[in-house]
Amino acid sequence: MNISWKKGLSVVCWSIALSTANAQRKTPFDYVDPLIGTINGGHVFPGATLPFGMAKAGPDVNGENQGGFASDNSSIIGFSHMHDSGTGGSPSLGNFPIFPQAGCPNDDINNCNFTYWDRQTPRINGTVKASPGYFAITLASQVRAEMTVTNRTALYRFTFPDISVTPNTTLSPLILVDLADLPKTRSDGNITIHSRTGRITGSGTFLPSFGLGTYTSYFCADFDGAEMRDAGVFANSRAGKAKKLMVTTGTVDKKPSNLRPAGGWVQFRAPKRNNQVLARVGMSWVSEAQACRNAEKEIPDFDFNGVHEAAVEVWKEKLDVIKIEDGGVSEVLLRAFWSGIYRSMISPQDYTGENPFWKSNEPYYDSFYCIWDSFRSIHPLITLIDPHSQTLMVRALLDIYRHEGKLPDCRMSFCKGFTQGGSNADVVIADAYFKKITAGIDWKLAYEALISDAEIEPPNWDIEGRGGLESWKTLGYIPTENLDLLGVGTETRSISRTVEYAYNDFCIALLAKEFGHLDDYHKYLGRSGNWINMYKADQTSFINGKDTGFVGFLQPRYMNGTWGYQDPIYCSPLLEFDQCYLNSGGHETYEGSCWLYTFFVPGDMATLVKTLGGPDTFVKRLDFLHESGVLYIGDEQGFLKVFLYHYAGRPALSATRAHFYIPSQFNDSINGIPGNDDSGAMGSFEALTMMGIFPNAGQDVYFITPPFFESVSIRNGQTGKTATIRNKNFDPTGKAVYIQSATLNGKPYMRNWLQHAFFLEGGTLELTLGATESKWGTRLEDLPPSLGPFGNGTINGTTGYNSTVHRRWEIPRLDVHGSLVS
Ligand SMILES: *[C@@H]1O[C@H](CO)[C@@H](O)[C@H](O)[C@H]1NC(C)=O
Ligand SMILES: *[C@@H]1O[C@H](CO)[C@@H](O)[C@H](O)[C@H]1NC(C)=O
Ligand SMILES: *[C@@H]1O[C@H](CO)[C@@H](O)[C@H](O)[C@H]1NC(C)=O
Ligand SMILES: *[C@@H]1O[C@H](CO)[C@@H](O)[C@H](O)[C@H]1NC(C)=O
Ligand SMILES: *[C@@H]1O[C@H](CO)[C@@H](O)[C@H](O)[C@H]1NC(C)=O
Ligand SMILES: *[C@@H]1O[C@H](CO)[C@@H](O)[C@H](O)[C@H]1NC(C)=O
Ligand SMILES: *[C@@H]1O[C@H](CO)[C@@H](O)[C@H](O)[C@H]1NC(C)=O
Ligand SMILES: *[C@@H]1O[C@H](CO)[C@@H](O)[C@H](O)[C@H]1NC(C)=O
Ligand SMILES: *[C@@H]1O[C@H](CO)[C@@H](O)[C@H](O)[C@H]1NC(C)=O
Ligand SMILES: *[C@@H]1O[C@H](CO)[C@@H](O)[C@H](O)[C@H]1NC(C)=O
Ligand SMILES: CC(=O)N[C@H]1CO[C@H](CO)[C@@H](O)[C@@H]1O
Repeated sequence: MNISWKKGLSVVCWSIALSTANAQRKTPFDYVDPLIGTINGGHVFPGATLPFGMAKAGPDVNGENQGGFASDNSSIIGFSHMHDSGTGGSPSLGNFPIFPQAGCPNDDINNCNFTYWDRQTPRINGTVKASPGYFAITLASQVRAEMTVTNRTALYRFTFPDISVTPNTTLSPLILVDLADLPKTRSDGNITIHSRTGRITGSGTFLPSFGLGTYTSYFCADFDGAEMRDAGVFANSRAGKAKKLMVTTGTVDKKPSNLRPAGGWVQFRAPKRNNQVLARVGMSWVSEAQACRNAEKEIPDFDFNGVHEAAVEVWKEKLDVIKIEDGGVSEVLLRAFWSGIYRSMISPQDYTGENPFWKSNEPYYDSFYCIWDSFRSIHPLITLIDPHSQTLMVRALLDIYRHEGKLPDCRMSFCKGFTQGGSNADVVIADAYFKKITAGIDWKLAYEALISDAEIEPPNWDIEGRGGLESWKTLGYIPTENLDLLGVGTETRSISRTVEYAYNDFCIALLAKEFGHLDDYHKYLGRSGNWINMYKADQTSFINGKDTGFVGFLQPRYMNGTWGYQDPIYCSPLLEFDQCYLNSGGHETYEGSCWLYTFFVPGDMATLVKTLGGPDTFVKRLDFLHESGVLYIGDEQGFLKVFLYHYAGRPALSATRAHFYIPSQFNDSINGIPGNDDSGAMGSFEALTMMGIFPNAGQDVYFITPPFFESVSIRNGQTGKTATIRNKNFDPTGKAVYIQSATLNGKPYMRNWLQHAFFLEGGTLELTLGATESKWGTRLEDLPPSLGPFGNGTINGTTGYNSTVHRRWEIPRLDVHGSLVS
């Protein structure tokens, strides 16, 4: 049922504007649907934000509200100004929600609803409108709420019904501000009502949603459009006219803020124009005064339409670096693609100038939430489409290292977040280096930070660095039930930590070579082979008593070298799926099975292919992974598995898998992503996959698969050059997805992978497609680089690689024509 919203003039203009826009040719902007992923665990924030903006204005619901809003039937409890998008754990941020009411029954202030449980109000179905930089919804109270943002300030336009729908109420809008956050963690807080102006300022101390410590944030709210009648504070369900309130955590019962609601309110006479009141909320992590300065500077005049238009322009510019010729594909793909690109630019968030902890001229970004999720596809995508922002993010990571002593693995609201596996900022930094993200980056410091991850165990490795480093160095793996005397952390995930640490060391080795630290190069190359020490060559795998036929899996291994046992499908969707989360179970793999992690050797796929029985067996095993239900594509470790066929000389099968998952699991419906978006991870996976250039993060390697569109062009932000990938014989139904031949700038191109130089230097990669697999990209010399000598190397037990014996991992230098430069 679609209840149309009739009250007020503005909505009429708004529907006319919309239908005019529809009649025109759709632009990338029009294909973005911020509501994708707002139900069934996607946890996407669909509200108004600028690219990487700090202010993220959106409605908050009383249900599944990790991203604030959900496209279900839950009720709205407020509108708040900062959010994280797609997170898995607790709801994040959502501080200082405001809430509008048209009037208080019998004009008694205490007849308005103050606590979040009293004020929660259903939405009217069909009233949500969301586009980049804008969100609108109508509550059952007939109040329509629209919102837009600048970098640090949220701007709301509330349109009230002519006659309030609550009984015996005349129009006299009341807007409250609650000293609360989404997960209800406020300890102390202050609020001040500036009675002359109606300004409300305040602060609160809260808990981060997936980390340690506390944070304090500040707001400054001003109103426009109606004359103020009165203002005051509320505590619990009662309101009064006092102009200051200070709340603290109860010392006896330590009651959380949901049991001690408190805040401020301001009430107006009937609005002057269109029944509208505007609320401008500036945010800061430094002080109330800075929150007010942010608001006054960014939105001096409460010009809602002007702020909205500026936001639209910023987003259009961001999307403009990519051009596609869609070749007649369905709009499902177009919406999924552009929405995926959009969601990849929501976080990390630019908090430069808002850091209360240290003074620095470096940029500061936060909400690296989490790098375990983002290193694989989000940062590589930002590197492609917005290298300037990626540069600032890397500098911010290094400034965090400089001041806190370690790179973060996860970070939100200035707090250290929980580490899930390896020290994967190492991969982000290596990836940036190999893709020429350099401006202003102190590579000496970067190298120091990476060596610190590899060598110095922090006292608490749950929040930074790595644990078990002594065993890592002496035994060559992270033992199951390790005895760790250097630091404390969650002693689980021995297998997944081993393979991730190994890959982190691989990335460090590549950088060591670049920087001329040859001893380090040999050392870390050696440690990058440590994954093999948890590979149990005779381990079998059964599903429901039936032998899968595959032998050899990563398995738990104790300090004394004895093997433990974890069913290879344990923690896959086939067996106890959720037992390997950080806070549950406590098993040897993280959010996935041994089956899955046995495929994680991104630096030496050649040796892995060889170890698992050679290319044919490897392909059969990979097929089984995708087809048996063992793989869950809704978690980030699944992504690379789509493209590993490239290493077995079967790039065609990677293309088939890509089309297997998109659009069946990634599409344009509100539940159109299979898992938490984790700050845009799902979005960046689908965007990169549809562009046909999924990266092996940390290396200068993109796997070539045919784009899902006739052509894709990316204009590089550093060089201004444009790189185009064009499909000849393009089939919009997605069946003829096999590359028969390819040319790079007119010359035959046989490698099944690309390097970043293509995007920096520009050019055209032309792929001729057909309906059957061809010989293109299948020869040994066509495969992406690996450490092992094309899979015929030998690895000796616990010693890892011997870099004299093993082929050094060379990064071939290609010129613009794809020819090898020696
Ligand atoms: C919403 O509520 C209606 C009526 O209670 C119910 O039938 C429907 O299944 C709910 N929808 C969702 C998405 O929860
Ligand atoms: C307060 O909440 C009650 C239900 O919880 C609702 O009936 C009433 O209309 C609300 N009052 C206002 C002023 O919105
Ligand atoms: C509102 O929409 C949801 C789906 O979006 C539907 O499940 C529900 O039944 C609708 N509720 C009403 C009251 O129409
Ligand atoms: C908003 O922040 C971005 C960087 O995150 C910056 O480039 C832009 O200039 C800022 N906009 C304004 C209006 O300050
Ligand atoms: C409505 O307001 C009138 C006048 O203030 C009062 O007498 C009456 O009791 C109110 N009705 C309700 C339902 O509150
Ligand atoms: C609230 O104000 C008190 C007194 O000035 C101060 O000690 C406290 O830190 C403030 N709390 C916050 C969250 O700003
Ligand atoms: C090795 O350690 C494991 C775990 O403590 C233990 O179960 C096993 O018996 C030990 N094996 C040997 C040979 O000591
Ligand atoms: C869209 O994706 C969701 C989430 O993966 C999936 O459940 C749904 O079946 C897909 N829809 C279509 C039409 O393929
Ligand atoms: C390994 O493979 C390469 C390429 O096929 C070959 O040239 C080399 O001789 C092989 N080395 C060994 C030790 O078999
Ligand atoms: C590596 O292999 C070479 C050649 O076999 C040998 O001389 C060297 O000692 C080995 N290095 C290590 C660290 O095992
Ligand atoms: C030191 C060591 O263990 N060397 C062995 C490495 O592997 C080869 C091939 O299996 C053996 O011949 C070496 O003895």
